[in-house]
Amino acid sequence: MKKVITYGTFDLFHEGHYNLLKHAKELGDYLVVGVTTQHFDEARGKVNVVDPIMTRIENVKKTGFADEIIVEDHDGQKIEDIQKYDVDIFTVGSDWVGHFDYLNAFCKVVYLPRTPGISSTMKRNNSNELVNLGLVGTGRLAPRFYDESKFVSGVEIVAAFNPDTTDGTAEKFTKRFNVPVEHQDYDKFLDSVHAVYIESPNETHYEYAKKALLADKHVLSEKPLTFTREQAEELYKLAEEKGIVLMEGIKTAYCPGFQQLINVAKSGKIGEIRDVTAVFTRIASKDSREMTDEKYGGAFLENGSYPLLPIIKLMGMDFQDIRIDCIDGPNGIDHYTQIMIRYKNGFATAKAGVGVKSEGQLVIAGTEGYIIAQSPWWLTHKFDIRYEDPNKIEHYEPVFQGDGFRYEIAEFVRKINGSSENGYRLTSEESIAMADVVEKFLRQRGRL
Ligand code: C2G
Repeated sequence: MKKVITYGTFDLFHEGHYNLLKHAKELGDYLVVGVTTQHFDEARGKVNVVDPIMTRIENVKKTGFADEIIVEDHDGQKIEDIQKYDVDIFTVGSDWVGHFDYLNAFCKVVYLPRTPGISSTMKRNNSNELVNLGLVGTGRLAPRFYDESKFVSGVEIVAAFNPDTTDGTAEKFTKRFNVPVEHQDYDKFLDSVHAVYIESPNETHYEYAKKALLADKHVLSEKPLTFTREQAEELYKLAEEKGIVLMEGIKTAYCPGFQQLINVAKSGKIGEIRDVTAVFTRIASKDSREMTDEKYGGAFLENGSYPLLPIIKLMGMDFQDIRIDCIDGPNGIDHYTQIMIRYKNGFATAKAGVGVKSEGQLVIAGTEGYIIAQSPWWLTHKFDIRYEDPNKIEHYEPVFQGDGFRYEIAEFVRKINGSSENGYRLTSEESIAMADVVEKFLRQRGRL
């Protein structure tokens, strides 16, 4: 008798799960299905699981394909189970290709084709339905976004759009993820999704976002959402009128550690906040868009949102004075940009670089002490509070998994499902304030 084993969360049970179990069963005579516990999902960084384990087990059972259902609750259990149940084949969907090759030492490993484009109901009728997401752009961020989306329950990437057929990214994306890419008709692409993630070039975010909102699709857009305050206000107003979600994808804002850092800073532990200094630099390759696009490349548009975020969240939007200085590369693109903001009771500095490398840190100075978060503070793996007494240091190490995208995607899904309506992680007012600084920068540089 040939024994097969497979594992999964099987949350919001759908046709992809059904097909996987059906094909798994067809690989042998006896199928063991491991259903993950909530605790194990938390440990492996899967977020937003909705159904309780009993419901998920029940749904697997109902398919009739499982001869035995077990519970997966810890790392390393797969090897144990394979030996314990004398398993011949381990199988899982093709989204995990390569990931479980180590099990070849114990049994045969088969990656079954993942079911693409799950779209049982195109109109979402209740909050527990799968969100079908489309990617606008198939560039550098798209594969990372796809990989991280696997760790967010309740969302499936079903389509992508990229009018550029020459850069080869669309082809690669389809080949790797089996997701179709539409090249011409944006409206047709919009028809196939509930929501979009926009990661196209900076100057196209506004238009793509607006069209999607007008078509009643929820929007998560890469930063900068728009180039002017007016455009940002227009988009948020449109989303509000239509009762749909618009979110700016400043990843840091959604990381759990950053939330904690902001809350600790606001709790009074360091007294009154008087200064925020944040630096984010990443040397970009010479032929990258940020180093070659004379109109919309450069340090500020690429990386400025990160250091501006803690400033706006902690010091507010009521600037008394703002000064922007740049050091330019030979083609006039800003390689290093400093933004200095004067508030009534404090000041703040943000620095962003694509052609200068510096220590990436965030320091929040208060009347009683200060918070320091080292690079990569924008993912906020850890931070310290320090005081006048050098022996007194409070250390924080919040949870963080993956590359941070999953928390942004999870918040987007929660908002779509109506369970995070006030959006305190990044409010529309904060996002509009960011657009305001972007506009000031572009006007000063004569690019608007
Ligand atoms: N699946 C699929 N097609 C989809 C979605 C999911 O074939 N459109 C497959 C997955 O590849 C997996 C199974 O269905 O084999 C269960 O998916 P999830 O519930 O998302 O579980 P997952 O996080 O993939 O867990 O230890 C757990 C395993 O690592 C897999």
